[in-house]
Amino acid sequence: MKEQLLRVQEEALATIATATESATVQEMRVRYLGKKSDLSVVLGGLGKLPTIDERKAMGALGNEVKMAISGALDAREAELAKGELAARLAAESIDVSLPGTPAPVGHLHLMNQVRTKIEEIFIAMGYEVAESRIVETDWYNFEALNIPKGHPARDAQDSFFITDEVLLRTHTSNTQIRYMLEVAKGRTPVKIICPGRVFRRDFEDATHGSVFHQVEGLMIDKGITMAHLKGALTEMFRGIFGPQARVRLRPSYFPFTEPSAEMDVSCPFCGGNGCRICKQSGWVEIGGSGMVHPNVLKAGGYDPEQVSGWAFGYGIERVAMLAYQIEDLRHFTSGDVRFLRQF
Ligand code: 2NL
Repeated sequence: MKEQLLRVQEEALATIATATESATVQEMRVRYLGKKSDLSVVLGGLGKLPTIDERKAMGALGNEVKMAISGALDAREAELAKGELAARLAAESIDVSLPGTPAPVGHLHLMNQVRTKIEEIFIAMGYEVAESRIVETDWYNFEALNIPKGHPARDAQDSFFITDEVLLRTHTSNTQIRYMLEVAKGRTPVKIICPGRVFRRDFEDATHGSVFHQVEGLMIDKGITMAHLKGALTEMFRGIFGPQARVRLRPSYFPFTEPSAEMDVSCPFCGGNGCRICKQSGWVEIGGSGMVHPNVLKAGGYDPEQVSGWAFGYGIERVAMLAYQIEDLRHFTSGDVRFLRQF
């Protein structure tokens, strides 16, 4: 039995030394130490040994063989696991100093960039940004702005009416009326700008859309004059087009202002010398302005004998087109990222 045990040990140790993967060592553990192993079979004969001393001696030797095989398996397994870990670490290593793959980042639509810029210019001068509803009643959109029923400026052909009394607002002026009545309630000064979406029934082309954005400004206080209007407009256009921008006011007519004025800015392309864009005039028209009509002050809850105010309004698309040399307003709503990414 002694020879048998030593042979089992010898063979097991020799084979274990040849294992090249830790998985193989696991299999060998079963093969050499399991219930059906040669060692178990040999030790199964212990009971048939003639003397107690022989059984003791062979039992002890069997234990030594078991320990030797088990130790060899543990050692081989540890050794292989170490190598396998090193190989895995080498294969899976990451160079953290390599540049990353940049994630695509979006940005504000040009319309909102220009709008934000205009808002910031006025916020810096102590104005508040006011917004209100897009679906509005006839009174806030027309009546309060001194545009009574039958007035040519409210031709039903030009507006999107939903019912007789409800329409999509044609300008942001409803916001100023609501601000006067619902926020300021007769208090002065009123210093607000009102940006937002407006709607006109119009055929769309390169310079007209049925949905566009407007910004209007309103200032009310004691002793406000057109000089204050021109000062505010100059500050605004310098902020948008640069410090060389100049403002020109030309007499005009709007139902909600008196006197009224078209506002021009010195041509942002030629600086006022004359070019194709300004048709050699040196000026480009931006929008309208004027002193708030007494009837509008009254509608807003103010006494035109006590206070006065100026107002202006223009399309944001038009200003963005001039500032960035965009030739067609339909680009703004095309959703074409080749256009959007340029700004
Ligand atoms: C234009 C002209 C303008 C106003 C809008 C206004 C608002 C109130 C009172 C008086 Cl609450 N005026 N807004 C004034 C003058 C011109 O817009 O051509 N817009 C595109």
